[in-house]
Amino acid sequence: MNGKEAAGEVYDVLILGAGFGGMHMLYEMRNRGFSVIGLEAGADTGGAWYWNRYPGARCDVESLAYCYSFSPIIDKEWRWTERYSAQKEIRSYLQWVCDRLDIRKDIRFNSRLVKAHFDEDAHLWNFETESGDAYRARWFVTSPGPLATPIWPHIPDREKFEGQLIHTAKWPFDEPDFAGKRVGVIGTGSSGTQLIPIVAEEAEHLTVFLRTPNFTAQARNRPLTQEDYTAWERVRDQRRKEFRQLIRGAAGDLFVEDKYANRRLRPSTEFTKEERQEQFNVYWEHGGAMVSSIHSDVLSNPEMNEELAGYFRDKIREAVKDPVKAEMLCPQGYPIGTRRIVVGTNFYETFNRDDVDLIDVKKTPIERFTEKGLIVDGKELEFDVIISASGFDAVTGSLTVLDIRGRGGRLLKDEWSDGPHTYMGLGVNGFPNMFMIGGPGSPSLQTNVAMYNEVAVEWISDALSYASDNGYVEMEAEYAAQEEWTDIVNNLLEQTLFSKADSWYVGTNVPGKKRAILVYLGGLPAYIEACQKVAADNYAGFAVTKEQTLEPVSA
Ligand code: NA7
Repeated sequence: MNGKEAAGEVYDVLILGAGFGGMHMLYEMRNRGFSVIGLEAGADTGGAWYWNRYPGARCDVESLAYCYSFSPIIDKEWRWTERYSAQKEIRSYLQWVCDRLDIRKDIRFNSRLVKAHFDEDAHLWNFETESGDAYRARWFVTSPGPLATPIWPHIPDREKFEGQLIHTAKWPFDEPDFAGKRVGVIGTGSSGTQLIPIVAEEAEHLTVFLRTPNFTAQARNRPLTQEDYTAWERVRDQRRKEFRQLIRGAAGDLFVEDKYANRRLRPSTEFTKEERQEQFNVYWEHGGAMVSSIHSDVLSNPEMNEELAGYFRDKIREAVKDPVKAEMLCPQGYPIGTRRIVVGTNFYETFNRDDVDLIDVKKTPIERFTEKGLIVDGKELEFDVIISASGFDAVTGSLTVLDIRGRGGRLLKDEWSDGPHTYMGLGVNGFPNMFMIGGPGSPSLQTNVAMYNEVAVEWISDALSYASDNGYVEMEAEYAAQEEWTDIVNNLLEQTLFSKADSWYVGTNVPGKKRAILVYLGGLPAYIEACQKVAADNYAGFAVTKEQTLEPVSA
C-alpha cells in the first residue's frame, strides 16, 4: 500500500529514518503491538552508512561495540570481519538485519519526508513526502541521523566548475575513477582523513585544502580472528552492561591487556607523568580514539589536556618528514578532545608523497571556483575532480531542514533559532507526540551512538506503551522541564574545555547557526539515570492528555 492509499489510515507510530535507530524502533514498536510505518529517503536501509560511500569510509568505534545488542539472533548469526568496520560491511549488516528481522515490509524506501504537521484537534501528526504521499500517525519518532544534512564550503561560483564535483556524503553510485586525474580535497575531518590516503594512491596528483587540523589517532585496523570472537563471546554480556556505565558508551580497550584496561576512568593526577606516558604509548599502539580519553579529567584539566595534545603533536612530527607540512598539520589553539578525535590510517604518512600538496586555507584562502578549478592566493589551480569533505549541519540540521510544525503551526526551525531547546533530547515543548532519537540535548554523537540509540529506543518505546496503556492521546514536554534540561546541557558546556573550541558540536561550522552545544556532555551513565528517573516518576516533565469523551445527552 502506498502512502496515498494509506492517507485515510492512521498508524500508531510513524518513524522517520531507517538507519540504526529507526530500524530498531520499528522492530520494537511492532513487537509491542503498535501499527507502525517507517519512511526512508534512501533506496535501502543504512542511514549514514547508505549515503557516505566514499572510499575509506569506516566506523571509528570498534565493530563489536558498534552494533545492535538487543537481538540474540543477530549476535548468533552475524560476524564482523574487521576491528573497525568499513562502510560496505555496516551497510550489509543493516540490510541483513532488516531482512532477518522482517523489518523491511514496514518501511517505505525512496520516501523523503518533507512535512510533518500536528493536528491539535485530532491529536495526530499529518505527514507528506517529497513525492506527495500522505500519512497520518498518533506518534512521530524522528531518527534522521545526526549527520544527515551535508553542507558545502562557502566558496563562491561553485556551479561554474566544469570538472567533477563530489560531496563525500553524496558519493556517486558509479564509483569515480581517479587514475591519471588531478584531484583536490577540501576538508580534513573524519571523512577527508579517511579518504585522502586512498585517493592519493589512485590520483595523478592530490591537493589537500586544510583549514583546522584535527588530532588524528592511528586506527590500527586488523581482521578479527576466531580467537577474538571466542574471547569476546565469553565477556560480551558483561561488557555490554559496562558500556552503559561508561561515559562514551564503549570501551575502546576490548583487546587491551588487563593491566592497562581502564574501564573505570581515573583522573590523570592519580598517575605520575611517566605512568601517563606509558599509558598513552599503550593506547597509541593499540589504536583508536581511546588514547584521548583514558583519564577522566582530560576535558576539564587544562594542563593534562595540553600534555596529551603535546603527545599527539610529537607523533605528527615523527610521521611527517617535511617540518613545514608537519607544523601545518599540528593542531594548535584548542584543547584536544573538544573537536572529534579522528581515527585514521596512513593519513599523516600520505603527506610524505611527492604527488601530494597541502595548502593551509587560513593562510591562503580559496577565493572562488572557476571552470577549471579554484583560485587560491590569486592563482588558478586546475583540477579534474574536487571532493568536498566539508561535513554536515549536525544534529539539529537533520530536523530543521524539514517543515515540522507543532501547536499553533509553530515551526521547529524557528523554535531553535537561538539554539536547540529540548527535554532530555527526547521531546520539545509545543510539539506533542514527537520523540527524537539523536535529538539535540541527548548524548548521541558524544558517545558510541549505536549504544546510545538503544537507550533512546527503549525509553521512547516504554513511554509510548505507558501512554497507550493509560489511554493518553497526547504527551508533550512541559516548558519548564525543557528549559531546566536545556540549562543543564548549556552549563555542561561551560564546565568543560568544550567551550574553548569551534566545531560542529557547537554549530560553528554552519554560517549563521547560533553557537550552542548540540550534545549532552554529561556522559551516557548520567543520561541513562536521568531518563530512568523521569520514567519511574510517571514521565515527570511530560504533560499528558486523555481523549475527551462526550457525556451522553439525556432526552
Ligand atoms: P567535519 O568533521 O565537519 O569536517 C569538515 C571539514 O571540512 C573540516 O576540516 C572543515 O574545516 C572543512 N571545511 C569546511 N568548509 C571549508 C572551507 N570552506 N575551506 C576549507 N575547509 C573547509 O565533517 P566530516 O564529514 O569529516 O565528519 C563528520 C563526522 O562524521 C565526524 O566527526 C565523525 O563523527 C563522523 P574546519 O574544521 O571547519 O575549519
